[in-house]
Amino acid sequence: MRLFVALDLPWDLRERLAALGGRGIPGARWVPEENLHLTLRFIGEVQAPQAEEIDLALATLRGRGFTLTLAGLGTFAKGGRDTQLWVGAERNTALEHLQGKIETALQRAGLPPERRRFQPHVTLARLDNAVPTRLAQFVQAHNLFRAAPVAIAHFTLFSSRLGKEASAYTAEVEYPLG
Ligand code: 2AM
Repeated sequence: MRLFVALDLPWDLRERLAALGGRGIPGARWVPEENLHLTLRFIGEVQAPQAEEIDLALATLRGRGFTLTLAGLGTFAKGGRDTQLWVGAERNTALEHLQGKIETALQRAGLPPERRRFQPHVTLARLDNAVPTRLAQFVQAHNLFRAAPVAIAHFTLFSSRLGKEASAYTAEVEYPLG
């Protein structure tokens, strides 16, 4: 199964994020509201015994709840082309701390270390040949976006099935934060 660890977001926050999208950038594939999340660690394809190890490691992790504020827009690019539009998070040491604990737990469960720097974001759209001027206009127009702070009281192990239009995510296990 293909796994990742993420924060699922409260419904009203997802609605607010989804309301940003829809129009305005030709070539953008907006992430459906039910799929919006903040990835803490991508795991990828694992076999059932390792999935059990992962669950065990995450279940024994002791993390604290915190407040998360999503704010600001940005893009990721690959090969000189923008590939993703995202909303960021305000600097949050509790979030970074939790992410670090998850990384440690997953390495203990036998996964190789994640080499990429943690850049908290919620992907809003994947971009297939988005018109650069329209994308830039959109980012500029919404740059001051700031959502109401939300309380985070758990994190989630998701499985994902790749689909043609959008992936289908299933929350496999929720781990409470104290
Ligand atoms: P993204 O939103 O920046 O694309 C499920 O695919 C989640 O895992 C997505 O939120 C995705 O982040 C993240 N992810 C991180 N690395 C990935 C990879 N190599 N392949 C697919 N998804 C990845």
